[in-house]
Amino acid sequence: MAAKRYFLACLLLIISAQSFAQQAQKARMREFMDQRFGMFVHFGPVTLRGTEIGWSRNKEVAQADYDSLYKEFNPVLFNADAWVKAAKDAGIKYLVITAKHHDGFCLWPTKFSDYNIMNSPFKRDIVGELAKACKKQGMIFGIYCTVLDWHDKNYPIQNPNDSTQNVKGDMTAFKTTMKGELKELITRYDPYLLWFDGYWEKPWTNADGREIYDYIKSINPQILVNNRLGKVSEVLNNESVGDYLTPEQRIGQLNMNEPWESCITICQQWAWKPNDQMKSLKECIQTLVKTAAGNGNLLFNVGPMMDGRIEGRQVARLKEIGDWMKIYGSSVYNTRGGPFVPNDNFASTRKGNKIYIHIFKSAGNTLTIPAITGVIINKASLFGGEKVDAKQSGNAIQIILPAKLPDENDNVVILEINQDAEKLPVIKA
Ligand code: FHN
Repeated sequence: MAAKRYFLACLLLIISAQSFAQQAQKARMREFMDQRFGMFVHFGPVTLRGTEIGWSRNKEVAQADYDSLYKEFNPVLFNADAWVKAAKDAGIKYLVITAKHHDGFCLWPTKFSDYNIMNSPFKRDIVGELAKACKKQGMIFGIYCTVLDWHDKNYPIQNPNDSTQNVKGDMTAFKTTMKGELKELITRYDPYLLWFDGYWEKPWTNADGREIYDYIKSINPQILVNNRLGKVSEVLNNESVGDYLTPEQRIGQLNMNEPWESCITICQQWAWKPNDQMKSLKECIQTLVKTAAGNGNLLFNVGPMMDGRIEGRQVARLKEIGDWMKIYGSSVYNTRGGPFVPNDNFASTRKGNKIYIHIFKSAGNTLTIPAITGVIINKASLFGGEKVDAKQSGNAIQIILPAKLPDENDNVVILEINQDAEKLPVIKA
């Protein structure tokens, strides 16, 4: 009888521990999704050539040349506090750095590979300095880790641009190195999230992804992991590996059930490229707003230059976004997407009894949107308080904007309604 009681007590303990862990993960994910806006940073020795990180190896840049760039890599103007300040000035809440991209170069002093920053002229721990600056400035810190590694002899593919290669590789040894590097990164820098990338090549299996995911969670169950360790990348299900979806270079569809984050470049290239085309302020703001309106986060990428600075025009653009967020931030941070499915004319976010209508295009100064069944609009106003005429009749709501539109990037009307807007069903507009 005593043995039975003991067994039941242990079972109860395990079940409550699992449910506590699930609740903790849910709370962490909600906290992450409330941030809405992150900065992605793609950086490495390839900035000396201004070509794409990883992908230009053995293409625009000969492999031997690419793999020797670290010997000249000396970003003496790198200032972690300045990068974090540029992010904060944009209203950004978290930062993700490419600690190791597909080219295999490590921006931290690892004992698992000599191909690291301490063997460059720079000899400083870029990942560590960024982690410290983020902590000091209250910025959530995340780390990008590549799955594939074209430089590692144990990885069976040495570059994507050479079909003649015949490399044996040793995936067991490769994963041992990966685990060693991940343990260093987790225990030294305490990242809030790990952003994996490069799951698509044949040698890597879904089971490999699951093995690494479980290993990470065994070190720190709180760490959020994106969905690019496994092979299933479009949905979160029993097959997929990871905690959130990661649409790339596009704004994700409205999804009220699965957490997602779009990663998009401020320019065209991920790593720095001289005179690269940069997005306008309107495009930056509308990208952020449409992402939030879809119930997702935006991880917005900058590529610092070879001397370690983020180029001035990108810093200036980030500041302009931040100036907009200082006024309209409450319509993005801590909101939920919807209830309206975003379209080219407008999108919406919601918090409590408020629906923020983000108006991109209006017929003259009038925007007509679908009525919301059973809802009464108690007040309609612009940010700053100016009242707006918003009438719901039949199957439509008509919003009349003032003759002079307050903002050329995104005009936001606040609808205060008679109930919790976050409980409304999704409405196709
Ligand atoms: O190959 C990478 C690319 O260089 C970049 O890092 C993006 C960012 O998400 N991910 C991969 C392309 O899908």
